[in-house]
Amino acid sequence: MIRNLIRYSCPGRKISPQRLYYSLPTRFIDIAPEVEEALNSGLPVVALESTIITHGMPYPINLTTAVSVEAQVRSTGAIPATIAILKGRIVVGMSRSQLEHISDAQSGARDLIKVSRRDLATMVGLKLSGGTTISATSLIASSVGIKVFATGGLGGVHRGGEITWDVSADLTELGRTPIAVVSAGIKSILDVERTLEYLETQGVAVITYGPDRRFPGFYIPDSGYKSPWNVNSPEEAAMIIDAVDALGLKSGVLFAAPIPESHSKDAAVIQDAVDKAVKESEEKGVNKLGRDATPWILRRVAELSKGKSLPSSILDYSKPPLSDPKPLVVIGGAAV
Ligand code: PSU
Ligand code: MN
Repeated sequence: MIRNLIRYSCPGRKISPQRLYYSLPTRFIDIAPEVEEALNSGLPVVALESTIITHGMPYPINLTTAVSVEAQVRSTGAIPATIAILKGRIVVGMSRSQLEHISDAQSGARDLIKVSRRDLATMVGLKLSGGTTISATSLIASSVGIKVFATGGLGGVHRGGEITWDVSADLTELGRTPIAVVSAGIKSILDVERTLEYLETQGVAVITYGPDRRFPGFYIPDSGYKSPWNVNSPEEAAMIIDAVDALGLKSGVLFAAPIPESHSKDAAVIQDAVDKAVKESEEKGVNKLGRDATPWILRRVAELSKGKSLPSSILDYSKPPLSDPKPLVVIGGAAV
């Protein structure tokens, strides 16, 4: 999808400067030369997050995944821009050694922080390092003029969130940042129904990429809930992104791209692990961990499912089965 989407939304023209949302001064940002060049010449760039590397997966699977996602983005003709914070510098487009550094528990980088929008000033002010969540990645990507961001699972309203108020900053960020996030939906560890309600409140366009409006559940193609919209072609997706731009809307679009049926065979085992992990998290008061809640639950799901949950988060489906209609890039288990 990304290949076509970019072809249609960036037909070789320069991005006009007034359409860039420079909410962050460029002097704090180190953009990799190839990313900068691509942006300046209107070529396609796809943003990638880094919390999934620092906090979402164990080493070394996090590194191989990060490298393989970048390769998949490249194979579509786009330039990948993995985003993170290194010693207070906002990095857009990471080198191999930078990726290795933030992946490896032995590299002395374990004091890496999970960075959402609220942490950004502290990270820069105190010159710290960390992996950016979807919220911080969206803000940074949009600031440098990147329009498409591919990721795995969006944060959401946690189960019990009506009491704890644990609502991911990803949702409010999409309400105020013009970026198209392509994701496999939100994880079933979350409250899907309330998450969709909250995205509506925030004015986020939620669009299933597929023939119907089934909203995916990350590990499974159908969460049981519906998106308000669906599009079935990259052209339509690109037309919506262009319209956001043309209207000057400063809010985002979530393209929910379901995991291919054939990759969701362990769904029942994973769902079982999710239910157990969520129950345990409630008993143990994990909801009081703040930003550590999601990593804790995901680790527990991986343990309980004996690692079966991890492949859904891994993008190394470089040869998607032919029976799947149009999985061009697979991110977070979903055909993007
Ligand atoms: N999904 C994963 N692994 C992750 C995340 C999501 O499988 O590490 C990260 C993403 O970066 C997302 C963040 O933006 O978790 C949401 O965290 P929270 O619920 O604390 O807002
Ligand atoms: Mn939270």
